[in-house]
Amino acid sequence: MRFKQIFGTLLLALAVAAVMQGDDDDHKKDDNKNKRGKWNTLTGQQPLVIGHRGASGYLPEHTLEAYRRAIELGADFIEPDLVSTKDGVLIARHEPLLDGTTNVASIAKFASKKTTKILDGIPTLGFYASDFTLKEIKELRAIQPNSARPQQYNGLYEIPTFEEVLDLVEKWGWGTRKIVGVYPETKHPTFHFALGLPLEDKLLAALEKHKLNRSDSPVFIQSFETANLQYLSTKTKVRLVQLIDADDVALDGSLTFAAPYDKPYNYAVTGDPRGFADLVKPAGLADIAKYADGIGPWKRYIVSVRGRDNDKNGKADDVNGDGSVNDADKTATTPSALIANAHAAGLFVHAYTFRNEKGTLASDYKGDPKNEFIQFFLLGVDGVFTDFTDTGVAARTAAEAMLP
Ligand SMILES: [Ca+2]
Repeated sequence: MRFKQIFGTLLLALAVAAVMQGDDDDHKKDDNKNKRGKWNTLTGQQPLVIGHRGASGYLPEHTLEAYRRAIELGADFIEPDLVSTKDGVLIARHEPLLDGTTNVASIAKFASKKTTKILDGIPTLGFYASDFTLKEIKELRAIQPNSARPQQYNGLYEIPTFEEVLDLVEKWGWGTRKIVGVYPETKHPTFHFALGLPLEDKLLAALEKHKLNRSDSPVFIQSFETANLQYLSTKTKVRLVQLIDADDVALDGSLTFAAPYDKPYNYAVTGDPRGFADLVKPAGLADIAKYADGIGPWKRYIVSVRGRDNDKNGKADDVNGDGSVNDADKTATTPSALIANAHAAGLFVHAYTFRNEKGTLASDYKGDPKNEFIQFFLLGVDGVFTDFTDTGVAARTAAEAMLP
């Protein structure tokens, strides 16, 4: 059953690749004949495995230790998310808030820093990195935010600056096994701009310092907002990636778009009626191609999950009877045309986020996370963000063996 599904997927991906090659002009076709690899990616080269927040499935996310583990496990890129300190230093955190991933709440002298700010339109209470100097940030220690993941490393590791991440990549990646790239994300650009702490020029200055501010450097810059990427496209030749979010999936597998996950936040500020759902349409992809090199969509834009509703209450059932309703109770839907449409617009596709926990895997994958990776690799995805680099690398090897 699974083999048939994967085989069908492979045929579809091959058909897509054939159509795309047919679209090339003669000159390009000759060029591709020599250079094109056998994968169904934009270039035909093998897809990238991106260590999402480092090896965050194993160690507290966004620490030097987690990034180094991802490099050791074979990541092609490590992915630091960037927010700003009060004194304007870029540090690696997924949120401007420190509550979920550090021990900040347990340090008495910082208690008065707890405050409410408007974050992408939503009043949000917590400890903001932008109220801490770098010196104060360095007094914090990282913790594992996911209770299903190892907790024994809590309290051991510092919060790294972007500069320290670049130093690590230089030291551990470039001189040793292979070139390891960095995939920084500017988090909440509008929020940081309003605080007087914009991220973009500091990011470019750091890349410049490490001789990485060039079109062929092992760097991708990503963002969920559009205006800052458009700004960056006028300032750098480093490859840019438009992230594309959604809120959730409905019972039938269609995506849902509750704010603030409905649109790039700069659209909300300027009153632009478009949303993420518009960005993935051919016209939206053509717009993105004017300033970016690729898209980073939530994987559910490519393969979604459909629930079962035997009791007709409008909600997905706990099909496997384990007491919770999650993706393991759902089945994968027919792949969308997004990869083909993005490739047709000249954009690569790096999908997020691939995880090993059984509750994140549609029942089609039989509890083996490699099967999900393999499906996406055969569909032609150009890269995957994963918390489990080693699983992604192993699945890529398995997928390669399935290519003709
Ligand atoms: Ca269940």
